[in-house]
Amino acid sequence: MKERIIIIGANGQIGSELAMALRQKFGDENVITSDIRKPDDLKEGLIFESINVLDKDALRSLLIKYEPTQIYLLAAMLSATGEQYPQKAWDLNMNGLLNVLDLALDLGIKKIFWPSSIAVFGPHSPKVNTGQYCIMDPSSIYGISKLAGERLCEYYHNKYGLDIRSIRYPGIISWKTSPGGGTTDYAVHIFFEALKHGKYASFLSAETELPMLYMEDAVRGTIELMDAPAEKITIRSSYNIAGISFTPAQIAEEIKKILPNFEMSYVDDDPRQAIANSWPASIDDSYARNDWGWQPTYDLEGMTKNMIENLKTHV
Ligand code: AKB
Repeated sequence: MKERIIIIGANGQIGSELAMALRQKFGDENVITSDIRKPDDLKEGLIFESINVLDKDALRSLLIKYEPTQIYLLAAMLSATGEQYPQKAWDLNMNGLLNVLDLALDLGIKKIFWPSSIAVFGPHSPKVNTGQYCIMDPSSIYGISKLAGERLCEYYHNKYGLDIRSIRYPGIISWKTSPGGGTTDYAVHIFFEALKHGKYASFLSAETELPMLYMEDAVRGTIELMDAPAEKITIRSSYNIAGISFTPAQIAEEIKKILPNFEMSYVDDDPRQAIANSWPASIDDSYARNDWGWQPTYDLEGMTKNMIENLKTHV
């Protein structure tokens, strides 16, 4: 069957790069990107539609117009911004998902990708090698909305047979598009600042270890999950996946190997520290490995080299 894909929230960090990969795989004419705002640099020949995922009627018209076979719903408010606007975060993250699930059912669109996050874990979850199934008591509104979203996805799969697939993304590191409003954003900003100013003031403390993943791995993993035969997918809430875990002090050391004059400092009392403290340090992703063959390829050294090389040549 010929696939046609709609990405909702395509201008964000993950959406921009997923769109490029999906266009390569399915052709420009079969990938429709959408977001609340038109991107400044939309290339000719690419299909883009402005849409607010909370406007259900407009969303219905969009889905009727393009008749997609797959929807990627990436519109969301992340953890740090969510703490500033908790009601808006809940509204966008929950009602955006509900609108897509309900319309997919109504219009017979079977396959959906929706991202969850390591934010579904909380202070009572195990910190190290956090498992797929464990205590989950998220304390950020973002994490609460993602955990509720996971339950909805599993419910819509069990009750209505929707083929929903999901990954609990850790912090994603990329050089093409910046993240916005997350707790893990420091691990991207540090590279831009290291090259521009030779220094960085981290809003997380030196020893805060968090799970991260290089964008290339994240995009490949997402497409591999979507390509996997349905019978291999045993988890319809969301899969743990792991890449690299490191602290701000460790990534600073790695950057110094390439840029020896780089200076790192730390800012106290940032509200994002409390969110980071409630999240795992590392993730057990054995279900993703066993079910659909997930394998990350970048370690801290490889990712750091690749980031700096690309930023030097392209930015
Ligand atoms: C955030 O920091 O909010 C996100 C995430 C881990 O989901 N990058």
